[in-house]
Amino acid sequence: MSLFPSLFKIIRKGKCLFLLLLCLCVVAWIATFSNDDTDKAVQDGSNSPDDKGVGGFAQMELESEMMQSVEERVEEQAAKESCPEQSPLLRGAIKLSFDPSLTIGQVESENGEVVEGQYNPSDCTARQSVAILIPHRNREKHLLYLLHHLHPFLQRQQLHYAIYAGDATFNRAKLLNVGYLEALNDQSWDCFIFHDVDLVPENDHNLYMCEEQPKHLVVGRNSTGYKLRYKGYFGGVSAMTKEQFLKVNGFPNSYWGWGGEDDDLRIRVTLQKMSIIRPSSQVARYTMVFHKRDSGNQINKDRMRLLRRTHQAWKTDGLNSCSYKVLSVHRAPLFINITVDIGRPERAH
Ligand code: UD2
Ligand code: MN
Repeated sequence: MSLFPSLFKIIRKGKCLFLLLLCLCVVAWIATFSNDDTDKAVQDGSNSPDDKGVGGFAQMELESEMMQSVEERVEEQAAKESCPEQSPLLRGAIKLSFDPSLTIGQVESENGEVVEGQYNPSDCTARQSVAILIPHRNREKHLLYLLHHLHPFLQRQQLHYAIYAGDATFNRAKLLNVGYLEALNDQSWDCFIFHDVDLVPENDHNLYMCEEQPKHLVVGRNSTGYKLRYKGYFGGVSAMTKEQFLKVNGFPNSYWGWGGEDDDLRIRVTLQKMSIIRPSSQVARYTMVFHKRDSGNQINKDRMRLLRRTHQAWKTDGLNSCSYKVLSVHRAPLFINITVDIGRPERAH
């Protein structure tokens, strides 16, 4: 099943093999910004934390609509009380299902209260505004399963989220940097969840919220006997506030292919004298949808060398040097999909 069949056809047929496309699908749950559902092509360029504008008329229009919606939201929310510290809707361990015949139409109809990826609890003001960033490329089925479970999961927690995709050599870390910058172009999120597309949370007490320290949400998963893979492991799903992520200059942009980027982020966090916290192993459990290694995501043989230079490289390789070009923005019912060109590795792998 393909969410964007024509796009993938074009990619497959096209000759620009090293054009890495990223589809940013931002499913946000609190702010409701009104926007038409047409694709918006925006131009540019390089982005940094201080310069998030991507220029062009379409982008300016998007920003002014955002401003308006933020004001409306502040007025609306002023009348509501803050949601309770622990949501009364939590159910604990959830029975997950992965029905091969599931369709996006079904998931949409089960989530009628989500509008253009946005959901806002009607009876209280959410405690955090959280954007969940999920890089994905050629994993439509995984994305569908995740949307199916994550929407109701986050509604029970009264929160937010966001999603991404591409082609040619994969670069998870850079896609997550792009997700952070693009989500902040929409609104000022408090918290970011960096989320593999194939990991489905099993317990809704695993809160998709940020804390005083960076948080790692995957203590265990089915395929590793629910045990932490190794001390210092920071892959899969992690949560950082806007400030924490900015402080470490985000992820590195230079890790192409599989592996190393999660360890690099851990080193960045440690260098800033922050520590990684985790929920209990009973709660931080995930099911990983089965998959083999994707083509175009071969092991990054350079990762050990890159990890040795992180203590210096973090200052110049990260959010402040993340250049990319937004190709389109599509607001689907359950997520916002932004396709971007993130370039290609400097050296061929
Ligand atoms: C592990 C980590 C992951 C990351 C990766 C190394 C866990 C649970 N996850 O994942 O966070 O550190 O190692 O890079 O330990 N993706 C696509 N299309 C592709 C390739 C990757 O969408 O063609 C995305 C997708 O979100 C996927 C993620 O990248 O979940 C990680 O890739 P993987 O699932 O192939 O790697 P895995 O399971 O070893
Ligand atoms: Mn995986």
